[in-house]
Amino acid sequence: MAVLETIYQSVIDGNMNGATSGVNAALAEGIAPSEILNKGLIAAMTEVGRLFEEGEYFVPEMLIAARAMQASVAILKPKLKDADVKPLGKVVIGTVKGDLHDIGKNLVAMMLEGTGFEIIDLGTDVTPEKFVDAIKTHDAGFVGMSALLTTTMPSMKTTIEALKAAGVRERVKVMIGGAPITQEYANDIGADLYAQDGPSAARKAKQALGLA
Ligand code: B1M
Repeated sequence: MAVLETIYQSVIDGNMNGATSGVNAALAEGIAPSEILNKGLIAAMTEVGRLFEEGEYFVPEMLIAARAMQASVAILKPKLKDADVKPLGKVVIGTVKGDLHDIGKNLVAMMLEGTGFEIIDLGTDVTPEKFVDAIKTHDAGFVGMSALLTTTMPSMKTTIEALKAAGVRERVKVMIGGAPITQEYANDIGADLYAQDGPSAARKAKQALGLA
């Protein structure tokens, strides 16, 4: 269907107007919201992730593609609810306590959303208590923590300890990332997953559910 190809290409090109008008046109043509999501938007973000991993796209291209996708998802969201399309899972995500960097975290959240997860974004400077409360409130199965400062990395460990103390550690997968974070650090603090960037975060989250 030509309109799905338009949406797909517009997201890859970071053309927000092309993507959103494509979504509106597709809905007007009666194409199912789930088809627009899967064959247009998610397929495009998967391709963007591949281009990033192969070094053809850099962060700016990925950001504008993610924004085009987010604007399109915003149009689709109410229709998807009507059509009862279930998200893959709920992810509570935030930048840890003391840390105000959010560009990378937002990118990861957009990639996860593009893959089909529902995102509960707690923003920046998120205390362990806020993570715990959000997991309970939203009954989330995933927690994503981002840190960009070596001084705020220990907040990830404190948050995992708070999850254990609150009795919710066993029901969530914990993913961590950010420039100073390594797989070794994730192992040290008992996180389940480490991802280096948005595309690998989305891929690893799906793999953890046995979906990829
Ligand atoms: Co700051 N800052 N900053 N800063 N800043 C860094 C991080 C720094 C490396 C710069 C430097 O000195 N070379 C340095 C940290 C040094 C260290 O700790 N080792 C630093 C510092 C020191 C500071 C301040 C302390 C400066 C000061 O005030 N003296 C201060 C701290 C404020 C605070 O947080 N309390 C500060 C402030 C700021 C700004 C507010 C000005 C601004 C942030 C704006 C914002 O985010 N809204 C800022 C910026 C922009 C940067 C740099 C230049 C760029 C960060 C960025 O957005 N990168 C950064 C230098 C650098 O990284 N080159 C720097 C682009 C982004 C897409 O990448 O965030 O790495 P990144 O995210 C990647 C991956 O890491 C990964 O995927 C993302 C997408 O590919 N990822 C995850 C991230 N989170 C993930 C979560 C996951 C999985 C993957 O799972 C959940």
